[in-house]
Amino acid sequence: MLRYLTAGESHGKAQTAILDGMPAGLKIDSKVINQELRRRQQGFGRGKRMQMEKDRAQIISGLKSGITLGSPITLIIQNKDFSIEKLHKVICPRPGHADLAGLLKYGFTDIREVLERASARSTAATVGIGAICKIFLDEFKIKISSRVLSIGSATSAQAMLDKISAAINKKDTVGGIFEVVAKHVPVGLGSYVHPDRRLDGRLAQAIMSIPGIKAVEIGLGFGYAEKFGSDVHDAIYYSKAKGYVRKTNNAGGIEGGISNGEDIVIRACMKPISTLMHPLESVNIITKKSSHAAVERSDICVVKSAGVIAESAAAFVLTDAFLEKFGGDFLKDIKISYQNYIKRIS
Ligand code: EPS
Repeated sequence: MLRYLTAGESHGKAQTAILDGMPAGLKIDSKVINQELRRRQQGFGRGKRMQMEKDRAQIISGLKSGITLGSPITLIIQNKDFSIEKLHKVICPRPGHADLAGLLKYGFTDIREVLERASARSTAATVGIGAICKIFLDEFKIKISSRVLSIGSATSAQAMLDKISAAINKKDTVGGIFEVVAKHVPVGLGSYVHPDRRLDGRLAQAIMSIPGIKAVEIGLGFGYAEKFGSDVHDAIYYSKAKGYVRKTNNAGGIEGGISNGEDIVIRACMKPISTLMHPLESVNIITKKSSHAAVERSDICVVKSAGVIAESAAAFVLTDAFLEKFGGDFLKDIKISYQNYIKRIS
């Protein structure tokens, strides 16, 4: 139903995205998009680039007087640091980055040709798309938020800040775990009928595709492995006032690939950024001699930003699944279809 493409190099002219399939009749407040772009840029541990860039979205198609037309929406975020033609060659691949595999795959002789697109700078476009999806979901009171659960081994706010300070002081990097929660998602998004329609699979794919993410779990996730079935499945109760209810949500809001009406809870692990100021051993791709990996301007910790990006990834998947269920080219039609469904199941 919904699809999007992004384009843009980290130090190219701009980040661009085209979103196709958003229904007509939705009011888009560009302030909401810009707020989300701002949230992506924040967090203790971001690098110097974030002080240079003031990401703002310019929408050049798909809207008239701020209302969606049902035609593709094109969004542009200008890069203030537009310097791609002047940047130096990179010849020592960074372990953990796309550098070496990308170089071999595409036949380049300069790692810069890889890193310009592999950079997480492209996630600005993802967040722009996610912001439009959040505006759509808000029409149905669906809200998505995120929070950082840990940085390195630290789990309290002060300890997490201290861990980032320690990484800054020793010129290292640090990762962590964040959680995304979607509230007020109706029962029935996604399906068990085919693997590519399962909502959990679609969410995991979208979040796993964010640069630096190495693991995704839904609900109790890996915790299921340690327990008996009788300890983990969310018993079902019924009350006249509330209908079917659960007292626990280990399933993280998804059973059989379908949303079950509980909060959707997703956690993901982000690895430490792979550009290190004290670089690891690597190989010079010209001389093939041992050398240290390239040092590029980068961030120290981006777990908070990754949470914001994952909110966007989840917003896109949930909007897509919502449009599949309730269909339509026009927001008012979708609202009628949604209300009829809610009436039937209640
Ligand atoms: C990023 C912009 C980049 C990096 C970071 C994310 O800016 P630059 O490379 O010009 O300093 O700060 O990129 C990476 C983490 C990466 O892996 O390349 C951004 O806008 O988020």
